[in-house]
Amino acid sequence: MNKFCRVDGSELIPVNDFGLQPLGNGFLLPEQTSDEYFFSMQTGFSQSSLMFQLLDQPNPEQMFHENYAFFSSTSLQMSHHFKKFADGILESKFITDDPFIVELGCNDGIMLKHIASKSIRHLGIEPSVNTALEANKVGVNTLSEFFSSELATKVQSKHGQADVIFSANVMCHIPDINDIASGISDLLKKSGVLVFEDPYLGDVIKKTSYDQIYDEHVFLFSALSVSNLFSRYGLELINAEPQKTHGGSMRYTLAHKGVYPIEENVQTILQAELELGLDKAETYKAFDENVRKSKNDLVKLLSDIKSIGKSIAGYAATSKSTTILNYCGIGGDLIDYICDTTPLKHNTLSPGMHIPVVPYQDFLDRKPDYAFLFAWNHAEEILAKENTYLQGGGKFITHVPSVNVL
Ligand code: DWN
Repeated sequence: MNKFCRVDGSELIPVNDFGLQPLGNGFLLPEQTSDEYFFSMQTGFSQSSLMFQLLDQPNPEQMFHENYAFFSSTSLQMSHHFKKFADGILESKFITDDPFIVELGCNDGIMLKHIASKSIRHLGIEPSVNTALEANKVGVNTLSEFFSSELATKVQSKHGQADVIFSANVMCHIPDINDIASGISDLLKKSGVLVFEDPYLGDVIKKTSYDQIYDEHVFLFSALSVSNLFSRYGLELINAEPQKTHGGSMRYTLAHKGVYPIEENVQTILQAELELGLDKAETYKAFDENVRKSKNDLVKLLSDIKSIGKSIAGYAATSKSTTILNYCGIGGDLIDYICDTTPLKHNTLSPGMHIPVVPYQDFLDRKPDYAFLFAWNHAEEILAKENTYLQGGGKFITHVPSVNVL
């Protein structure tokens, strides 16, 4: 277990207790169930660093390896999102004559391939070997390692400092965040920017989307906690832009202190966070109560549907589904199977509750009465493509922002 993730060494006020949880992406074969790994998943809030985070996390090597089950390019919407980002950053004032762009956790190259295709100097740092290989195949220079301040020094001596350091849905996964922030600060040119986006704590609190909490997500950031954390390493928050992705994310732009003006919306967002109470322990207590209610509502709805003989499938074997299933104790008695588009997950069992994961084609063939939308963050994309299912009387269930049949 990882004990290195206290930003300022302060004590954390306990918030949620999700009980024993397996790895979010620990899809497994029937013969592997007897020695499945579980850890006690709890969250806490630091009154001084304003960080909301896991109390403990499995070791990174247990989660990110040669069989990592998540490939970013499975979502069309996300592919468009990152193409737009790549185009935008290349046209921005942060780009110099011969820029060097680094991405921390480039996964299958969903963003960097657009930089690589323009022959711009770049480097993707991706610890999961299988996704790094996919990135390589689409022309991205990758280094399959965990980023650290030590690696930052090596990268700098080989390639020089970076104009842009980017990361999406990665920073919140890294436990030793102090070392990372220090490495980024060293690797970044004086005129450079760090741009990263992650699921946003404000959205999680407002929507009770507690399934954003799982082993990999050690932190759920706010502008308050990000600003606080990086200022320890000479970086200041110069922009914060809400994103629709992953059910509500925030894109943070940081630069060396005093180099760029601070955009107005930084103050607006910080103020909104104070109004939402992201700096107060009571907010997190209320969140925990909402989480418990969501659990009870969901179990009741699924049980009621099952009791009248209807079938329920899970739609998308997301990492988030692991938290819902294990926390709510939902197994094969309530959800018959989970369909997913990722070949690596097919014919496996879901982590902990061991519900069969089947190819997406099964969903089309079996036409379940109800489908629980584990990928609720991709609802727009999924509802559009499942028009035939809906027209045929199929119904989607969601738990965000409240338990509901859509
Ligand atoms: O931070 C993380 C986010 C960005 O991605 C990672 N820690 C892991 C992963 O989380 P997730 O698994 O909850 O991500 P998604 O994007 O909500 O779900 C991806 C899964 O959903 C894949 O297995 C593919 C599947 N899927 C599907 O079966 N049909 C996805 C879509 C859009 C679909 O139409």
